[in-house]
Amino acid sequence: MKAWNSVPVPRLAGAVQPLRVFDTATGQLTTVHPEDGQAGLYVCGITPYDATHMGHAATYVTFDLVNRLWRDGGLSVNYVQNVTDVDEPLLERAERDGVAWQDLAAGEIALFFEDMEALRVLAPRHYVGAVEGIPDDVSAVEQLVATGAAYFVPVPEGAVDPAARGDVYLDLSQQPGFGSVSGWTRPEMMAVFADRGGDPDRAGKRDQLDPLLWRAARQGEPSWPGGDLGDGRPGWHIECSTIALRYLGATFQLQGGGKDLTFPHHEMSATQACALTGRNAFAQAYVHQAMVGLEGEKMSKSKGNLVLVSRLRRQGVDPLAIRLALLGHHYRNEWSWTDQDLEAATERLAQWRAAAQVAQSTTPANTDVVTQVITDVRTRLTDDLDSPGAVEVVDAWANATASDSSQAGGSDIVEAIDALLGIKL
Ligand code: 5CA
Ligand code: ZN
Repeated sequence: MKAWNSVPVPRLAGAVQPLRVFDTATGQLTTVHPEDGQAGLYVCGITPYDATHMGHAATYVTFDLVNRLWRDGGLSVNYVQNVTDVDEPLLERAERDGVAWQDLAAGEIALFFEDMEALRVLAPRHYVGAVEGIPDDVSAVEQLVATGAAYFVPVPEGAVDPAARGDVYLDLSQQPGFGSVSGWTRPEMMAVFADRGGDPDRAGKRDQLDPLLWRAARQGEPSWPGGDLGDGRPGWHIECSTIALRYLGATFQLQGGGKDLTFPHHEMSATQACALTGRNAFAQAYVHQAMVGLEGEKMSKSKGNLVLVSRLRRQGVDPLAIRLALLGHHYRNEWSWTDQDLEAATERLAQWRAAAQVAQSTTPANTDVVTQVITDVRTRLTDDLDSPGAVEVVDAWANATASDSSQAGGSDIVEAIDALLGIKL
């Protein structure tokens, strides 16, 4: 599928500063700067049944910083993002609203693209739909069945395709690496599994946590040819295992998403990928954006407590004020969206723009200012994506420029704010 359009990114002078981020799997800060110059980034994309809210926006802006910092560091970034364009929540919403699930998905994907472009999030190199990935899922699940790593569970109501031998599950007892992404205990896993798309009580599973790989076709549900498996459709996690394997290979630098994906999604997609490759690791680091809420509750499509990027845009809010409001929070801290935050960001954007005007209309009197501001922004961002710290550096520059135009530093600083923070002044 074609992704949205990217804006150009100015190239900056100056020394490379390798990125350090917090890896959920090891619980430690880790440097992610591949020596061979090729960086692989997989970020879990949307399930397109409702519009982009501030939680999604925070996630994609966070990983946009990773993309921008790697590029700034001279790396070639292979950024892959999926879109879950067939799955339970999408089918349920389409049914509820009496629309075709394909139309619902297409409409929401188009709106998501508009939102991403407005927020100046750089597009992935590969944007891949779950539906596009089905042939790879089928081969993967066939392989897991053939090696005995996966097993069939008969469908009680009977599958539509008489050739189907049932739903297919991964046998977690054969996967020693299971648990290494989240580091969670079994009770912690059990506590959320059912709420996050799992089916612990499905009769016939060997272990309550075994993930669904292939769902045999049921009456009234969309299905695709499944080879030896019979007609059906893939489970959720296998989509991200096979898309990452195809476009990034058996291992890559970083898998990202919201914190709600730590378990089961990232745990299961990694376990499944390792079952396929025989390796003991998938991504080298797992990075998670903390949940963004509204009035203290997690913002979620299922709860309906949403602040939508598209709605604010329609109300005339500058998308870069939204981006700046998001950058004002560190990705590892939970926070709740407020109108005051947006007002403050709008004011900040105006101050930065005023400083940019001065900078662009004067020749830098003092080039040390330029080097210092750019180095400081890079230092903050490469230190575990400290975007609030980077915003403070730019605030200090804007304040200094307001009282003394010799501190403006010329257009290089304005370009650095664009390249590193994605804020075009
Ligand atoms: N399609 C799957 C991933 S394969 C999915 O989780 N889709 S989603 O539409 O529910 O979420 C899209 C991305 O936004 C995911 O990375 C998810 O973790 C993140 N996300 C969802 N809600 C929030 C929130 N309230 N705060 C921060 N990130 C969120
Ligand atoms: Zn995913």
